[in-house]
Amino acid sequence: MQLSATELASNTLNPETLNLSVQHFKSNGYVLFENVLPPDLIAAMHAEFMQVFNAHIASTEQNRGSNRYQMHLPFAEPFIDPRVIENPFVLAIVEAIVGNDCVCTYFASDTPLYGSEYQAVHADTHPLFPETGLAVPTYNIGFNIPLVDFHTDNGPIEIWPGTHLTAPGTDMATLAPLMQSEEVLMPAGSLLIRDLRLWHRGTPNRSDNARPNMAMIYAQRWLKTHYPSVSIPQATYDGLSPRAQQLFRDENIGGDLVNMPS
Ligand SMILES: O=C(O)CCC(=O)C(=O)O
Repeated sequence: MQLSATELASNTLNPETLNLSVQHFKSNGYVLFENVLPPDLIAAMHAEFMQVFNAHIASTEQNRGSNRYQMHLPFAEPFIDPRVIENPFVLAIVEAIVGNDCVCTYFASDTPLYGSEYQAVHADTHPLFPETGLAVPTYNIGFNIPLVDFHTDNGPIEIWPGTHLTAPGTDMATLAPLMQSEEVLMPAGSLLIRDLRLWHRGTPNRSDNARPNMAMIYAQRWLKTHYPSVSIPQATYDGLSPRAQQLFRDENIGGDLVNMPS
């Protein structure tokens, strides 16, 4: 979806866009706003990301398959820019779906390099009430920001629209190849908002450059996951807006920054 110049200038979705976006999310399990964050912010995030990433991979093993890394991000500028952690377009959708009391529980990234392969199709969260065999409403939402343009050659995410509502226990591995999927080709600075149950997989990066995807999760406050808390120095937390403080209030306030290159 392309936001209008008026929406971008006012940082507000018009009621029709909000309504259609929420319907799109509920029907397809995701909504994409293209080209939202300004190039200077994305350039700063990309430059800092590559420093953090290169230091990280020099001292750690690939952890998401061949030449592919999940990495937690330091809770620091430029990654904590308000346009990122409390983006008004994203929060409008998130609040409409999981309510105002939601929390942000994950602050990280996914990066395939040259030589990465297709991942197994998967969801990023566990089903609730699996014993009922029923799909329930959305309870956690992934938010991705591509830090470079994602195109067919550099490992775009592949998604299976609508699969967030499949019954728990559905045979994903057998069914996925028989179903419609799409590669999410998106320019750097787009905002991809997805139900974490949506079936997806990483695809091979055949280019020479890393393909970083920033990843956050907004969830119902009562949801328990296995992710480590986001570690936020006290002074950083104190400097956040009241809304951002509310979003991160259940994280490790007073903790040290993770993955800061020395
Ligand atoms: O390619 C991506 O950004 C997502 C990769 C992914 O789904 C994963 O590593 O679990």
